[in-house]
Amino acid sequence: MAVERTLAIVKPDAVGRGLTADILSRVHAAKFKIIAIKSLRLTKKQAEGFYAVHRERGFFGELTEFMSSGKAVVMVLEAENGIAKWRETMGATDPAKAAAGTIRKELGESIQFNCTHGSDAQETAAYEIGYFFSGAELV
Ligand code: 3AN
Repeated sequence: MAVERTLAIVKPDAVGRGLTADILSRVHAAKFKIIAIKSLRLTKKQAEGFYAVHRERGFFGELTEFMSSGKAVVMVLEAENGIAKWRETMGATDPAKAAAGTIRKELGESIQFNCTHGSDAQETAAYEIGYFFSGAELV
């Protein structure tokens, strides 16, 4: 298995509910290395660019409103098979369908307010990491 980097976000719902430390402790417990991390508030335009693949979906407007509604914590995580591993740590998109012990099952409130994001493939991970971090931040 290859060592991979993935882009993870603690979304504004989780930051607003004071869950950042809880989620970071799960990152450490799952043995990810944090390569880079920052706290920021996305503009609506930045959220639209980040979620451009979803622009035709009915929920695009509310998703980008939500993602620009408050501070988020964005980070680059690294581990063996890191992309799939972070998605397993998060659980399914809909907290009601997420497996026991996952972040979304334990902390998520709804399909929209599901606390975290994770890249879904190598190509998207490369795009998403580059969206937030420069080369010098990833050394
Ligand atoms: P995931 O984040 O698990 O990869 P995607 O890529 O299908 O899920 O969806 C991206 C984001 O869009 C989700 N994290 C969620 O916040 C939001 N989303 C997905 N489906 C819906 C929906 N039916 N209604 C509202 N928001 C949604």
